[in-house]
Amino acid sequence: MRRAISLASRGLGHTSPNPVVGCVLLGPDGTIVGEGFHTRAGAPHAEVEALRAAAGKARGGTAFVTLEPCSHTGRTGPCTQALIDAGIRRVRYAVADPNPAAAGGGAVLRAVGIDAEGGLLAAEAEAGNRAWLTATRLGRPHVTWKYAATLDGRSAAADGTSRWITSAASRADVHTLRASVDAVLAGSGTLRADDPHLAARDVPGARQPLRVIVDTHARTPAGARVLDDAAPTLIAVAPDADAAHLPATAVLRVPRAEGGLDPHTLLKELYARDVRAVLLEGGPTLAGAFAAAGLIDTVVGYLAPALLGAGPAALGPAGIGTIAEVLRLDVEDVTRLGPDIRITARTRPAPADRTKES
Ligand code: AOF
Ligand code: ZN
Repeated sequence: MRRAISLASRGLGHTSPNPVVGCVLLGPDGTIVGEGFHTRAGAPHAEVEALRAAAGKARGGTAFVTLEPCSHTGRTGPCTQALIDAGIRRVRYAVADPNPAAAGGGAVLRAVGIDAEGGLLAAEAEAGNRAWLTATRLGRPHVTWKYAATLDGRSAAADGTSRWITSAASRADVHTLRASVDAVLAGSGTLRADDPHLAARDVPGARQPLRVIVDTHARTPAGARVLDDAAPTLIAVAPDADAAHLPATAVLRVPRAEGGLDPHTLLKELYARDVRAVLLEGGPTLAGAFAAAGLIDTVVGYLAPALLGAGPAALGPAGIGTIAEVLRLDVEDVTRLGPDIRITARTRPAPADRTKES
């Protein structure tokens, strides 16, 4: 299963709106006879790739799959049937499929007498497929909030200048992060202050993310860099905003909520456009609104060993008024990037009980 999880990770950044999935097949004598992973939506599923590689040698053997085999015909046929037809006797999968259209494959296999069981290395497989699992369970994209700050937590100096707080190594890493998601989000304040481009640069084989600007009053200028054709762009505006100067196809109307646009509706709209992973890039006001709405799943902080003493904090007001309401995170990774430190933390533990079948 560990090998299957590693195979699955090769698809990261390329399979959306589908999950990453890996599969290893053993023959009846316990030796590996086939491997496969899901490369992109519309391509064969991991199980089918592995069965093809095994060329019949898996008959009577075992399949290790990182996700419960699907039992539906979507872009491709049901993997349960492919496993049955190939004469697989035993199936071990890590995580139950939360996609209602495809779920139930474990029961389908057991019904025909195959020894099928979920839960093997579930936490590891869960971590490898975090964005897709979160999105599919919640019906909204997984949100990673990324920020850069000094050691005293500031993302700009008192005069608003911020280029550059972190090193070139950290900034290059951000492009890799962008290339791993389906959409990059920024607020209109950041747009007016920095005129960011928000595309993934210098990442070989990168898929460009959808660029989304949260701009209640439609103040994005027609000449903003995000409106070039390097990647698709949506400008989310209030229902009554005057957006006549913007390309009509780029305008997304989102209802208002306290202090701006409703982030829940915005995320639902993006999910409907096949967005499963979002990178929230700033600024502090937008990030604060998402945090207040409980819509941040992962935090990636780039910390520079530098001090500013004054200037805006990385995170704006997040509806937290007292220490008892503090939003605590679990650190998942700490990495040094040049002179900087990257901290990856999660806002809630994996719902382990939902990774196994009852
Ligand atoms: C994948 N790859 O290896 C497995 C998946 O539209 P389809 O036919 O590609 O089906 C996508 C669904 O199939 C997906 O949401 C998941 O529930 C299930 N399993 N999907 O993309 C795979 N095994
Ligand atoms: Zn399948």
